[in-house]
Amino acid sequence: MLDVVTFGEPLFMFYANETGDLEDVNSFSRALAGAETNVVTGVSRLGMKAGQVTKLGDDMFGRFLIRAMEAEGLDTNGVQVDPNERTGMYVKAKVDQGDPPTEYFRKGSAASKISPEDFDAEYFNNARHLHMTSIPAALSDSSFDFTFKVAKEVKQMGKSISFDPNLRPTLWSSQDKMIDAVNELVQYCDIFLPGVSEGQILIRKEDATPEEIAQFYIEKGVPTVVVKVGDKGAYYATHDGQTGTVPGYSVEVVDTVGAGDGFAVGVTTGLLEGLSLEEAILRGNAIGALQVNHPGDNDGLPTQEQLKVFMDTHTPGE
Ligand code: KDG
Repeated sequence: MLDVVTFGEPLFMFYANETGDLEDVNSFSRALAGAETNVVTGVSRLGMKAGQVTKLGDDMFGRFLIRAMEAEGLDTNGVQVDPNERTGMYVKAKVDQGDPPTEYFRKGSAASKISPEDFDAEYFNNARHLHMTSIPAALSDSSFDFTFKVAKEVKQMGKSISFDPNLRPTLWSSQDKMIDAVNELVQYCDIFLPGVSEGQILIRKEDATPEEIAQFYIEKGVPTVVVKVGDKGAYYATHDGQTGTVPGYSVEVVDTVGAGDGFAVGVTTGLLEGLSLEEAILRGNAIGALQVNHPGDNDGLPTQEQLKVFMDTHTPGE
């Protein structure tokens, strides 16, 4: 049995080895990327079993991704290779600090062709937990339908579901469609993990506080909401009235990409291991911090030993 399963698009990534506009960069490295893939990669590094349902093309990008996923110990039985389609990829700039510019080459990709007919109940039933994002819902109409099918069916199976909205406005035809999709998908999850700026977009209140965002989703019936507030940590609220803030870790930020995925790794593995919500969030904060300290999208996601060393030697909230 798998501990965590996800679905979505693994992306082949070229990331710049030098700063500057992407069109001026001469040297790139390649890596495995994709928000959902990052999460299951992190879960696997911590020693749990994880897999991903997706479609890849039979091209150099797809072959690289399958190899990289296998090297990470991921279960790839849910990966279909379609010789008639191309694998999605993206290019990421190098920045001195903060959010790097990116360009996607994923429109019409193999992963975007997934549809409800591809739903394999047995694969999802063979996992303890589903982690999802709203990115697959943005990739195409058929992938949108697949996303809702998975969420609904897995909920009916009685599995736990974590949901990181991972908003990608450029992939949607309109902001309203994106917001409506996320606010409908939340009904299926047990734990919702928006960033504070995502929450402000999603509840259509640009100065909303983490408390207001959490309250909005608790009132919608979401059992647990955790709002990420960068290196300040995360605020949580539960349907039975528990609330609190778990402090974050301050580290040097090399590249912010993958922080939220690292956070999801910590929270989901923590809860699956039986940690308290606060302990799981603290682990999420630690893994998010480790990830922003690295240039790739998942190269900072730790093994158990690396996580222990970090948490033993760093104090949150300082
Ligand atoms: O969360 C990290 C992702 O942003 C990155 O790996 C690429 O999946 C990706 C996306 O859609 O941006």
